[in-house]
Amino acid sequence: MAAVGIIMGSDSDLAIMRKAGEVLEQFAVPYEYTVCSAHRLPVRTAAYASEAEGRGLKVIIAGAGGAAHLPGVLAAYTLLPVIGVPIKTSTLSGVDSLYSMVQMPQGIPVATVAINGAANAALLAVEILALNDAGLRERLQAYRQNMAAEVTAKDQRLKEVGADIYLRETEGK
Ligand code: RP5
Repeated sequence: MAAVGIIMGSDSDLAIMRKAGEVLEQFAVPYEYTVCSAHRLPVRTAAYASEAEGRGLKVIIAGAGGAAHLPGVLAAYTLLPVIGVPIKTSTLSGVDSLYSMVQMPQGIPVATVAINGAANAALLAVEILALNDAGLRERLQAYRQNMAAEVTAKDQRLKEVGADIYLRETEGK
């Protein structure tokens, strides 16, 4: 049963939202994808959110671009935490999406991540789920430790070989 619902306003959002799925797979968190537009399919959007908790979802990650009202509408219909991913747009570079999500009026929050920040949305979902899952908490701890070890290794290598060789070594990575 999916614990996280990844929903997006259009299939054109999938290339970005896929990153959330990849992170959840890394943590062995079951999830599902849904395409459902708040303005093109308003009734279905409301039903998705109203039924989400009953279907076993614990967190919703919602990506949308432009006048990105999908996460806000979903949040209005459910008590589950909703994490919004503002999708970068060609006209306003995603600032429109970001403002639409982050400026939710008081009462119905949407936890908004960076423009195209689907991976961080998934990590936030993992943190929420880890509150009640010791195994997941351990995997999260290990993920953080690996990240720290990678930075330490890079710093050591930079000190060993100097900037010019380091840049040559990492070119294209
Ligand atoms: C939003 O409009 C979607 O979330 C998408 O980011 C944007 C463009 O949608 P399409 O015209 O590509 O379907 O509703």
